[in-house]
Amino acid sequence: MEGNANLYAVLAAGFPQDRTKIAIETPERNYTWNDIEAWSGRLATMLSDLRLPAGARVAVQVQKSPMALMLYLATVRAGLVYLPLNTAYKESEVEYFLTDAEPSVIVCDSQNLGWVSALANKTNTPHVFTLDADGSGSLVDAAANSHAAFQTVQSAPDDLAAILYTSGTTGRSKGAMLSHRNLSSNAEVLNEYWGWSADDVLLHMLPIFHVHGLFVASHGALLAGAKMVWLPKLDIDQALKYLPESTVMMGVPTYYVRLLGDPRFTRDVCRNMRLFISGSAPLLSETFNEFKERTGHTILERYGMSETIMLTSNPYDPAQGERLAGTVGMPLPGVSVRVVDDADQPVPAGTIGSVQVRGPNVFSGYWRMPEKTREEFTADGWFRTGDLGLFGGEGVPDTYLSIVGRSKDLIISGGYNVYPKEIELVIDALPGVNESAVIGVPDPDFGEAVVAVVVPRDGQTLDAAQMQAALKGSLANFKVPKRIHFISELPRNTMGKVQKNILREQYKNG
Ligand code: MCA
Ligand code: AMP
Repeated sequence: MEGNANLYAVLAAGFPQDRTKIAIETPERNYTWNDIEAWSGRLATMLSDLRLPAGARVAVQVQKSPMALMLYLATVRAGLVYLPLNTAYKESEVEYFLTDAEPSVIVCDSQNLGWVSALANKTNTPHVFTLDADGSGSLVDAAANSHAAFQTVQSAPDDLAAILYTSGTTGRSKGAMLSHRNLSSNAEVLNEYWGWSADDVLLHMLPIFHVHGLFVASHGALLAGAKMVWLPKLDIDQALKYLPESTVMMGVPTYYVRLLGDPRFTRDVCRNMRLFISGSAPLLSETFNEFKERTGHTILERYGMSETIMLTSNPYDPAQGERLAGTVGMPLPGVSVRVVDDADQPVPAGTIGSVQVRGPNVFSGYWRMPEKTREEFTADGWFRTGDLGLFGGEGVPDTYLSIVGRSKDLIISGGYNVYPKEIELVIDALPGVNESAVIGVPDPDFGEAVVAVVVPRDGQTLDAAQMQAALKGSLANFKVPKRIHFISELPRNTMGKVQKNILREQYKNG
């Protein structure tokens, strides 16, 4: 029989022989590799018993817990499509995803069951389950008596494994369709490239509804058969407690800024660490340098996207080169990266252009958006990332890529992407607002902070705090502007386009 391309089968091939070893350690309890197999098996049996059509989506908006990871693995094992949702999303945001993705199952926190059930009714989502942070809920009740032994479904490499929604410049989120091959090829490359081994201990503090925490971090440890210390979120006290027994940590730059902000974070705390990885947003050189000085460790910065998983990485092996601040390193093995001009023609090293990519890790398209998908790929199959970058540059070898900006109007705050258009549409609909512009300004903690510049309607006086409270009704809190400024007119160029660069300059200091 041919090998099974199912992502779970690929990951499970890396589980240790001794399944009684601890796979996941939390402050409350430990889970062995046997537990992972049995719980993902029970949940997969239960999902299969629902007799869902092939490719059915399982939407999940739950707090991070080991059982939530089991649910992810179970969905993949059962040949269904996992659709994770940020826990910060509000009802109106979730409604869009349910309407667009038409999942067969939604799993939510029990405290949200009321509004989620109502939404499920409205959007014809047939199955609703709950899963709470402590691992309890109707999902686990339903699976408790199901068979733990589950034959992982045979999947083809191009079968869908997950849909990750990423916001768009138009304000409408797009579902990036990721296949078993996209995910497993990237996991296998990173396993080798970052030197994973069964002796590693991963300090896992990232959320598990995005690529970084769900795929890059979890797959790394699972495929290596390495233990994870599993914390529900970034908590500096807990991080300081578990770092001495850990060897690998991943985080967005805010994680490193916050660790450095604590004087208890010392070289001694990192005594067993071999690798700190940063990504999802630009790591400032000052953070990179201060980290090196404090701990003796050089943070490895890498670059990726929801549509592509990981693309480039600074070297792990010193024989391949130094880790350079301000760069995202070299294309990963098997991944092609080029920097092009407006005519999609490659530009020489040292020249800034648009970053385009190709490889087995690159997604096949946006869910039910063939037009958008066509626009984002060149005729010869390169995906347009929307990032601006260059190979080489001053003092940097030509093999290293640096990301210097974005052609897409995007703010990255603490590793979460915020598309200004989405926020502007909601602000403009508030009473008394004529128009608005949303910008990102430098922030010491989040890297960038979301700020709104609002033009009130003639003669109206608006209250920033009241507006923020109103916005929190329909937008995830991380998208709500940290500050709102009022202005009589937005600066525009001769084409009538709002000059956000002028606003960024004007409001950069609060
Ligand atoms: C929370 N808040 C935020 C953010 N997070 N505001 C802006 N940006 C954020 N990222 C809000 C909270 O709702 C709260 O507002 C207020 O800010 C203060 O919250 P705080 O307690 O400081 O937040 P926290 O709970 O400590 O969370 C901050 C965090 C978290 C730890 C940095 O945002 C985080 O874990 N970020 C990681 C995101 C991530 O995994 N990104 C990967 C995407 P209020 O009081 O009003 O509620 S994958 C990706 O990008 C690609 C593919 C890649 O390359 O990896
Ligand atoms: P997402 O929409 O969550 O998939 O975010 C992907 C975007 O995050 C990329 O297109 C980049 O703009 C940004 N990104 C990820 N890693 C890095 C990095 N190391 N440096 C700069 N930007 C990054």
